[in-house]
Amino acid sequence: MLMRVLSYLVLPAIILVITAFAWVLFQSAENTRTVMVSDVALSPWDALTGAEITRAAAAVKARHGDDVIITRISLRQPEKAVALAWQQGQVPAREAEMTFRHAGQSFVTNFDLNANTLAPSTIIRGGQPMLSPQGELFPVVEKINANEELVSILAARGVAEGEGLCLPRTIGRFFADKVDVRNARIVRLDCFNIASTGGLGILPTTNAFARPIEGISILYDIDREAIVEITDSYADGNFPPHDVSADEYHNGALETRAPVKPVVTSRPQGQNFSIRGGQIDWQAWQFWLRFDPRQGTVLNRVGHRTPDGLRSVAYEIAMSEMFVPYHDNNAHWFYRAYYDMGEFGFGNMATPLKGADCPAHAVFQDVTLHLPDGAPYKAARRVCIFEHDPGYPAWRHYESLYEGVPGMDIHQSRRATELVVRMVATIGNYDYFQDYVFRQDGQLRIRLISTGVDAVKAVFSQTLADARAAEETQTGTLVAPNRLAVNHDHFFSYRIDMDVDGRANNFSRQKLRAVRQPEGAPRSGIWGLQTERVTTESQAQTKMDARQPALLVFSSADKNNAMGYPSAYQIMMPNIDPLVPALDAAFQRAYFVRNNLWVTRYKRPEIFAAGMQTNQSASWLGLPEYIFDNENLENEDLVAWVTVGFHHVPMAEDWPVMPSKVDEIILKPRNYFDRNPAIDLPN
Ligand SMILES: [Cu+2]
Repeated sequence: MLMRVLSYLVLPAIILVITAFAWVLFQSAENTRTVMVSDVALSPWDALTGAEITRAAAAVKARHGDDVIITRISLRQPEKAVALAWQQGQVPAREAEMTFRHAGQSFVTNFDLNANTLAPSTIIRGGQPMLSPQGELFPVVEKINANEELVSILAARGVAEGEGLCLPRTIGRFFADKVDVRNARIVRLDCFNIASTGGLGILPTTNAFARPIEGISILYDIDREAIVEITDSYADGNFPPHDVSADEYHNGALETRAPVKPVVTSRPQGQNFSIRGGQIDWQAWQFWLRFDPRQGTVLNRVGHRTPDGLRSVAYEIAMSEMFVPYHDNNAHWFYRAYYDMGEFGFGNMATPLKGADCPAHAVFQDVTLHLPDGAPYKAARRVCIFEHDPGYPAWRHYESLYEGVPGMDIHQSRRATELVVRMVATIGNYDYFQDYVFRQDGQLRIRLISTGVDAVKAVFSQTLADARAAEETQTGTLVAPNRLAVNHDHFFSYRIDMDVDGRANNFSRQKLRAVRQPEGAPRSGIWGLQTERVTTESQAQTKMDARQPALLVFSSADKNNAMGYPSAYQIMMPNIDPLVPALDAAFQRAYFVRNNLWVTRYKRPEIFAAGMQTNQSASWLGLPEYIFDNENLENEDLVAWVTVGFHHVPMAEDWPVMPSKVDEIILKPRNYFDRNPAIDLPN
């Protein structure tokens, strides 16, 4: 009996891993606080419903047959003017945009959900739509890992069947001499030792990325279901070890410190926000929230409620691309430069929020995604919404002048509360939080938190004392014996459609510069503001320089505050420079990283910083195209494109899981209000 149970349990580890992927995707809701958003009349800004996805997919299949692989079905927003004209109670414009694979080619089309009409299917050129997890990625994993040739190569490395796991990576436009990078769907896979480290030896290691089987790469054609090439750089048998410590970190795997006494946040009297369909109101803020398979959480119509109606700040805020290039010319590493959002889908890769991901009192939302045949499915707990106390007051003053004067109320401080809208996407080894943080002082912060497992390359060196260490550590850091975490970048691009008190806005750089003082003035060193009104898209390209600071200001063309200043919001972000030449083969496909900020005139199709399709994409797409016509930006509908991120020089502390690293973009009111908007917080 025991033997039968065990033999049933000892499935090949690979099947367990694939099952785990599927399990994550198909989990159902389990929390009573989970809120569904489908029972309220739709607006132009709500995510597609399951019924809408089904209808749109049916139209594509009726035209092309059931064997299409629908890689993405997203809400296609109406023209902004149409959407803004919509009033509660009216039928909103609703369209689905679909990308799909059919007969070896990539197509895009739109389905009008009100008119029931399908636009012509257009062949996609210059790039390819993102990969379908269930339609392309998982089948590749399944097929490759069962491939006899690969199993024998892994066996030669001492990896038993079921104890290796090879995972697909995108290739950009590399390998053009071996495959048709324009039209074929190509991935390159490399492998990990996932042999069990647990007592019973049943389950694979939890730390799947910890033990790379270095020097084996498989170039694979998804459509043809065929291996193009297997590269084994250590066929001589002298390879860097993979049978090393898995450095497990899961519950029970390592000795933990004494637990800290609970420090908890609670909301004993309920929440201060309301959710009505996609519309969320909190304090003075109002916005619409939707979930997209490519972009994840998207905000629309963000503004402040006033007695005279909504004062707008931004029409739309969403991630527009991610770019994570590694800096190593090794034959198995040079091509690794991922568009995590455009190739894999930040929404598709969202994972359920549990445990410490969000406070226990958060409201969790399920989202609707779809399978490659267009069938919608419910993905549980992909969004959480909560309030918290940031731990410092919104403002404070202690009037020391009157200390000790009887009857005077000299100490004023006001507790701050923030509203956070959160999702987490796990893209392979990395986990990315995307937070939208709303504050009572009028600030809106876009916060990226990077954590997860560093990508490591197996090397011969255990420590820097080893003979080969100097050479092997040129492109990274030894974070564990025989594991080199390779240098790389994380670039995040956000598209922020600014509508500061209306659509007509202006962009200016308010430069802080030393102002020449008259002869004999008591101070020669006075700085002041020189305002540069930016008039064209070309001029708006902004590179930050610590020695030449400037406020990056988006102001209303129509509205001034009480003192006569144009109502404005400022965008603040940390600086990052790509460092490498623009002509680098990976970076020329991600030209958006050349500037910290771009500003364009609103155009409906211009959504993605590196172009509509980033998988196997051509060079110079996206923002370079959008500014090619160099349009006038004065008193126009402006869109800001902000890139943040960091050069990741890994360190021992990143292992085995990297501490949460925060990057923020801040939208800050600048003379938008007449006073501190949080001044009326009650004591
Ligand atoms: Cu990193």
